[in-house]
Amino acid sequence: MGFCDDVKTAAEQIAAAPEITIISHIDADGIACEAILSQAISRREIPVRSVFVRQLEPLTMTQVPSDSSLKVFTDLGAGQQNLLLERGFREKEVIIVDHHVSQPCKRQYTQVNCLPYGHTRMSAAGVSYLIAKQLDGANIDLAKLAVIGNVGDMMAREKCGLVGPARDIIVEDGVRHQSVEVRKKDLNCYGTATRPLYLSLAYNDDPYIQGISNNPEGARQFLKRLGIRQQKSDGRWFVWEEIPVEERRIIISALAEQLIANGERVDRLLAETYGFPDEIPRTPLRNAQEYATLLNACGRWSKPQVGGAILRGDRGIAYRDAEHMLNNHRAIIRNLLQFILDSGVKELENLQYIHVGGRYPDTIVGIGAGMALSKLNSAKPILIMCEVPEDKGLTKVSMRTNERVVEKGVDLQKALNDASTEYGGGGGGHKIAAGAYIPKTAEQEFVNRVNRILGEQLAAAGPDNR
Ligand SMILES: [Mn+2]
Repeated sequence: MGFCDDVKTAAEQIAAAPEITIISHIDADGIACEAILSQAISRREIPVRSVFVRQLEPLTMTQVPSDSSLKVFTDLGAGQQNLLLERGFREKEVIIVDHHVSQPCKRQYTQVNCLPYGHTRMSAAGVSYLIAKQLDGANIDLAKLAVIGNVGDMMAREKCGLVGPARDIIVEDGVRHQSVEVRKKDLNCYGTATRPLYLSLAYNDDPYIQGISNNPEGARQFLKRLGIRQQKSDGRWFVWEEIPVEERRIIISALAEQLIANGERVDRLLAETYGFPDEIPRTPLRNAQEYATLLNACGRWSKPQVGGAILRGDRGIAYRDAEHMLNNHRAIIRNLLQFILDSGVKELENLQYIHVGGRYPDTIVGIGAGMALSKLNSAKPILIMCEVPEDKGLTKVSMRTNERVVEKGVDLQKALNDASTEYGGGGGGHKIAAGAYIPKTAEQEFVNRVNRILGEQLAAAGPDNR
């Protein structure tokens, strides 16, 4: 049995179900999973309803209905199969569509998971799409949604573009359907559809460019020196995607020169990016990265259904609501960023850390930490702690670092996971960004332990790192 067989099995089980409940995660990937599968299912005229959860745990399991419907868990479930077992779900009642590490379980639930087959850079939205396509070849309009989910889950990050089946099947289907446009050697930069060009350059620190990264005025002067027209006659700032191709080339070469002059590598300057030509220009819907951010904002405000409506084509009320959430989301993150910089971080040998208490939602502290990192000592990963509103005994821990540190051997997901297992807490995420829950009473001990583990990771990767 290969991955394709698993996809087929799941599609057959779905097609035969009298009714279905989708249980999905509230981030961009989970929201995309739900929109893909629930559309594919209702196109077959099977009744379907959806439930979103922040994570699958005993507290949220109560949201999963006890009825006769087939339960399809998407972007979660693989790591929580014993919860499903405890709940009493039988094999025939459950399908797990996931890309996370699978938990050993006595009951063999049907699972479609790309991870055991070595497809490490495909998200659950990618797996959902393959099932949707298996249900009906006409579902290739949903490829675009899978691209957004994949990019939202940082699957394009390390390799500067999607790879494997996410690239060869899903992106290609989107291109064939003409709803996805591949920009092969685009600038590896966030905000190319909505941010004034100089801000887009200044807010980018991967790669870090001396005099431009974290330096809006420097970025503005840099563009001016190149003779790039930055504003329209009415004063509106141009964004990257609307400036002429020749000017884009001039900017990219000049950025490359700047990196080389500083003895830095240029390999992360360019990336393959995914644009959506059928969306309105200068909106976050124009490329996968910004679209995913919009969906994440919906999830963080506990309104994943709004994101789902947008993925189904709503450009009215749902889109306006999401824009509002995105803008306020940014304002809170800006506020958090300032709070971190004003309060200062404590430095240990291998990390820097701060506790923000209950001031900010636990869903955004990681993002704030990531932004603060580029204004702090970016050579050391940042660890941020905050309270968990639903459980006063718990502390949420988020960590962020950058590619340069990952290349030196740091793996934040592993560090948090290793450090938190002793407390019964779990760690999830990626090498570059990860999170965990720990008991409030263990905070200081935990920070010290992560510091030690990072030291060991660096030492194991090479003596030059110490
Ligand atoms: Mn995911």
